Amino acid sequence: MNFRLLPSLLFLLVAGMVSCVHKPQPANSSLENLIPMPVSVKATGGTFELTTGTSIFVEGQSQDALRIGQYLADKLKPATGFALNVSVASGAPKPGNILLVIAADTALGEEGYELAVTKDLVKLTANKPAGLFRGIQTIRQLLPASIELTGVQQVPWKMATATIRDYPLYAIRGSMLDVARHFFGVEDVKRYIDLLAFYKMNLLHLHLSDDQGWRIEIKSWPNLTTHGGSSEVGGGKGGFYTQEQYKEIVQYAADRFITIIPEIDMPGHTNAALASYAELNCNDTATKLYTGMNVGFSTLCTKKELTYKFIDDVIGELAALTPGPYLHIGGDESHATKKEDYIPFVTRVQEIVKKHGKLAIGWDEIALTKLQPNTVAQYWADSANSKAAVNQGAKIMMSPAIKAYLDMKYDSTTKLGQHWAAYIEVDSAYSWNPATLVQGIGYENILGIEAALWTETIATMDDIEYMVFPRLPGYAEIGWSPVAGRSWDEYKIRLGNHGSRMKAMNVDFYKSKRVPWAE
Ligand code: TNX
Repeated sequence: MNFRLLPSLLFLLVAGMVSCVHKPQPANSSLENLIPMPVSVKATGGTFELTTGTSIFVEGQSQDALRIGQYLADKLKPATGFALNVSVASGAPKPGNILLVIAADTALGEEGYELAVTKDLVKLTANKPAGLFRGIQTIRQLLPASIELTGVQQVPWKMATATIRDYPLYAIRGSMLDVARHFFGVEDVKRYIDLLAFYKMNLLHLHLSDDQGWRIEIKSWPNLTTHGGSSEVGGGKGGFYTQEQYKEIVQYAADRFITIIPEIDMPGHTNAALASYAELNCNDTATKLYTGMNVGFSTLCTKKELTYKFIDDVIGELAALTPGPYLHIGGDESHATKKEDYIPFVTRVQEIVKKHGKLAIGWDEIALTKLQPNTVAQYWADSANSKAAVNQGAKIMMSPAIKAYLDMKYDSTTKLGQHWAAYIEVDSAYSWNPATLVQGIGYENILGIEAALWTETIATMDDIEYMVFPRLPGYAEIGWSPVAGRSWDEYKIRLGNHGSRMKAMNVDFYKSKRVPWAE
């Protein structure tokens, strides 16, 4: 034994004992497993128990708060079996209850909330209804994972006591679902919306038209759906949303404080329209429906006046169905459109969007044109385009294909998906910062982040879930949580403990070997 080492050995021994004493709570304690990680969590060491005697009270007469309280009651009912009463509070609530309050706290912004859980009361306060709704997702995550099961569970419904203050880093956090390459019905879209809501996301971008199908009823151009909606990749029967169904989706999303951005992709990615109306083609001949996976071969006839009448009608009907500020005009991969035609086309389409009272958003190629003030460019692959957009004063939606394309395979063994941009394992999907990814695009230039699911190879809801989970919770965290202290090594523990929640929600997720899944 080298005695000169003795002091250091003793030090190590003592340090080890001290660190044992200070060991953090067991890793599966729910306070430590919130996704996205809140801005601040102060644990107070006790527990609150939800029982059959719990009621949900709302301070004041806010109809929004009552509706959100009912949403919470409905979420808690299947697994607890409790029919929690929701009503306006009269006086201070008795122990054991949940209280929802809308009160001015401007630091919390549109979507922030403060959640104070004591052994007697769960008090959720927000500046705005959206904040209450986001805070309710935190309440769900503080309860045992079995709260997400659909049958009654005999478990104590305990929550750790704490004070949480929380608000998002970026104004927009969301996902795109391509319902054009494969069509997904209203029920699938609603489930997708519910999953986004659980992670405090606030945007669903629906890619409603492409070469393989047109998915939204346009009353002034009915053949778009009767013919153009009848195909999809692989030759399936396709489908489309009637305007009534689409309104139902928009309302379902709005009830969850999620904005729908509808996309009509143009001038390329338009074969379904070109197959539906001969007159939209420069040679007045309708194309055939397309069920393959190629991109970049179709274009609207940019020189025909009728094309702009068509766009005006489509945008007009879509704007009337869209309460949100943005309409997405696509603009990507227009390889069949000459550059000298593309530029005036996109310029004019932006005018049409403006005329109908909306703001345009388009894939990063639109930065080749003169952008209207408030037009947003969506970065997917080309940093030069995106910087050109920033130089014009535009904001950027961050959807880098190499990090945030949900159709990219996890690794070479993934059966679904593509890999032209990258293999995106769960750690890679999480380990990037939108504000430093592209030189010249900083936090102040970024409107938000959006993870895109293209569906050439994705045909069922199970396929969707497998590609989206468990990457989506990571994007939700990148969009919501503070950057300081963020690390994959810390996050992967939370994600691993979160597996039981996805399982309880019946989400068919990819069990990445890089995540330490808890039993
Ligand atoms: C590129 S990203 C596309 C889509 C494809 C996707 C497949 C973008 C704006 N366009 O048309 O579906 O790749 O990964």
